Amino acid sequence: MSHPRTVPPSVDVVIVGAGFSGMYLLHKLRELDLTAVVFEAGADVGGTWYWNRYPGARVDVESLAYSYSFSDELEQEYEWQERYPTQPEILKYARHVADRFDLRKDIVFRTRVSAATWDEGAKSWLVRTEHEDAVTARFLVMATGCLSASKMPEIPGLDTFKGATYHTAHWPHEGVDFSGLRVGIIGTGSSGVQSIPVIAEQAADLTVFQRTPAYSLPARNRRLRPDEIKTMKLNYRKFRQAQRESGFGVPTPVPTKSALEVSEAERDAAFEVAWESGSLVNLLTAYKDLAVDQAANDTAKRWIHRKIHDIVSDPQVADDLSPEYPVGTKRPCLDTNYYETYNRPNVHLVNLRRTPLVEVTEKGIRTSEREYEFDAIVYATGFDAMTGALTNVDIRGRDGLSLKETWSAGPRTYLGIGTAGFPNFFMITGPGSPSVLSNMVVSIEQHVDWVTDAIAHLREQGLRVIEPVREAQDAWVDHVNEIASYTLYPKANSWYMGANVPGKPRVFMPYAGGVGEYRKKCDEVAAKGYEGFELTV
Ligand code: NA7
Repeated sequence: MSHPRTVPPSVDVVIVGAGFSGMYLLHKLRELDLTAVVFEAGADVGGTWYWNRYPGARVDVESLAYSYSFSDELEQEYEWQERYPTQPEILKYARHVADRFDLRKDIVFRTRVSAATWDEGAKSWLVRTEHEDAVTARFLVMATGCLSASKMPEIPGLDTFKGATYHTAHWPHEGVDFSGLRVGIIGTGSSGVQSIPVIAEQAADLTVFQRTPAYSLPARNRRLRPDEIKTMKLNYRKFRQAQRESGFGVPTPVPTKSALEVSEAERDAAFEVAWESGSLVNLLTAYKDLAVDQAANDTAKRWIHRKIHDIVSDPQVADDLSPEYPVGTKRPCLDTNYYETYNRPNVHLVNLRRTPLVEVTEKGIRTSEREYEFDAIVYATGFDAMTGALTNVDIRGRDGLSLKETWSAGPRTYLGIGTAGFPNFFMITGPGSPSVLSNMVVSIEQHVDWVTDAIAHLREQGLRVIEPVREAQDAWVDHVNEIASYTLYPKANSWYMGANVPGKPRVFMPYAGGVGEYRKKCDEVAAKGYEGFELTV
């Protein structure tokens, strides 16, 4: 279906994506009296929260922290209902923001950007969409999100299945009734972990196909109390500042002790507190060396294995659910009744490490051991993370340079904001920035503020073009890699490493130095006249 909108032939900025990034960016650009058009593939705002409507979908950062800070009025007037809001509640918030700031009039929905080419003569981008729109823009900003290019498993026969097929990232808006059905689900990342308990309650039978188990913590979700909302509203400014200076974009006390310097009893008690708190960050920051020291991390791993064995009654199933990679090196999950669900008689776990997937058949799924018959298959198989949504668009910089080809050995960026060879091109939370290792809203706001400040600076200086200098980019890439090398992150086959996509280069993509440190670096670059960028007329 094409869009019914008239698209302006020329704007200051084309924004790709109307999720949290694109919405705030549009708002900021308007404040600068710049013209912008947003292209959005979905039929409404919300990005991730528009698409991922699977049962049980929730954010795993607390609502009062996972929200915009740019408007006092918005903060004060909005009433969050739950500690960890559901997808519908967050989408409602995104819609509220769109209405409140009158954003939709500059957003063209149901429209994917297909190509963007830098015109060196005109010093502008020519952006094309799937509906033959062609817009020139001085700046192109990819606000496409880190987890938006969804991914099916690479197994034969995907189209042969005669029953219903769903992907968690493209869930039908009207919902799905699994009552009485035999359901198979592939994938046990956050989407699987959140949806499995809900689907299990409905389906006659649910079979979970697991390649790698997740570390998951009970969310302990609940309705927010009026008094805690009131306290937060009184203290928002201080809280936001603490978010910006923190490691993960969530204020937490900085750990001072090593997991190896305390007694087992003390450690067990600390892990128990984190487990009971329902906060992933509390677990990851229980001790200062969990992310960098294998022996320290092993203490957390053993403790969680014990918890899983305490909850899951079949010891073999508990073993299969216990991950071997270091805690935190793949994205941990927050759940409601995840491990408990495996005690239900209608739920079965298939360990694909023992019996790998072979193919999807007309009737269901075949592993190396046997064929399983289903009425419906759910793919909770994740995303071509961090780069997929960028390289899926045919972006051509100087001299026809293709972004996809330029990044064939892994993404190379300066600060995760720009990339050499692509003038006036910005990414919001791109690879090389804290992005997925942080509370996304905090990182999004920081990037949008930085990018719009840079555009305003160019205007004030009578300059037109900004582009990262290759040497500065090389130094940043080295720095990102160096920080990753001090951590245990590279030890897991995670989507942080591109390891979930066959053929994708194995490179640790996010910046692991923390949100606060990263912000300081970005501010310093700006204060030094955008050091490491070349600014020209
Ligand atoms: P994830 O976290 O990438 O999880 C995808 C899951 O699907 C994961 O368990 C994968 O196993 C599994 N998978 C993917 N491809 C296959 C194939 N070919 N065969 C078997 N299993 C497969 O995506 P989610 O949507 O759950 O969550 C994404 C993020 O959203 C999450 O981290 C939060 O930040 C919010 P693998 O681990 O690759 O062995």
